[in-house]
Amino acid sequence: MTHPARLATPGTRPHVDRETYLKQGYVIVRGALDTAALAAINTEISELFGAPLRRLRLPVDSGGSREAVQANAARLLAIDVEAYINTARMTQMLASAHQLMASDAIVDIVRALGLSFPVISTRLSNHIMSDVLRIPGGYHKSPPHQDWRSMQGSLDSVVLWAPTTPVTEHSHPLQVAPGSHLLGLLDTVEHIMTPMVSDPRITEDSYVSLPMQPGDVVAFSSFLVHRTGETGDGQVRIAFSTRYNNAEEPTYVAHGYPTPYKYSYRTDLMVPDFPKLADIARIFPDAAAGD
Ligand SMILES: O=C(O)CCC(=O)C(=O)O
Repeated sequence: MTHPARLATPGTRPHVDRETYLKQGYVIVRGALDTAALAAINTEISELFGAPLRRLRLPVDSGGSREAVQANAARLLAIDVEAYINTARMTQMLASAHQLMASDAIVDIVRALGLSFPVISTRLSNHIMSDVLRIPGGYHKSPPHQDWRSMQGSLDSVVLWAPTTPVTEHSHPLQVAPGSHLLGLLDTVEHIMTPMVSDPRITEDSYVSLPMQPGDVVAFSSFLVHRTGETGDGQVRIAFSTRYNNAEEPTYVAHGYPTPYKYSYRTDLMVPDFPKLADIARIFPDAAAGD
């Protein structure tokens, strides 16, 4: 079944150039996603940053423009770094973003690239990029890397990167090294974010920037070297990425579907003595409020 609302033009499927993908290691599928759905996600992101601000009676910009998202996010970052980080993480939990990145439009691209049995590799990522939103002491731009090193899934695994805001040469574009997937798994050196590719064959000249519009999707091999473009235009750039393995790729099957990802949770209470029964009674009035 299709989800027409997630397609740019209901009933149509954009052409996916597999030949280019095999040669270059990536392919841009223009107009693959519904721009109204992307705009709605931007509004939700902006509202997420707005909720803690409202509680503190601070101003909140309405709507989902780049300016509004950045203003709300910057306000929260200025008063509470931890709340900002948690909220930025929360944007990866938006149901709408999950629906989009697991929509038929996306899975069809994955299938067109040869993954006969697509399965999701890991959690959705949201890349909120702006020099204004830099976390003190942190590093927010991705260094040159190959996603396979963190995925360790099927050999044909694919990453899909979809901006919700326009991406130009000057708004931290995704930069890829065409053909670098053909070099295999490359050596790395340590980096605060992720192991950084270190290979003399990959130089500054290797990279091209990928200008894109909301609705466009770039699909790239997990072996393609890529990074975040350095230059920003002062406003936030937002893009979601998701990763798919092929459950029928023979080496992945033979290895028994191992995963490098570890999900765990804290067992101590993060807010001491919370919740008491009186708190729970705010949701369930019948809860005895006598603790
Ligand atoms: O959005 C970016 O700039 C980086 C994205 C990235 O490196 C990834 O999806 O693996």
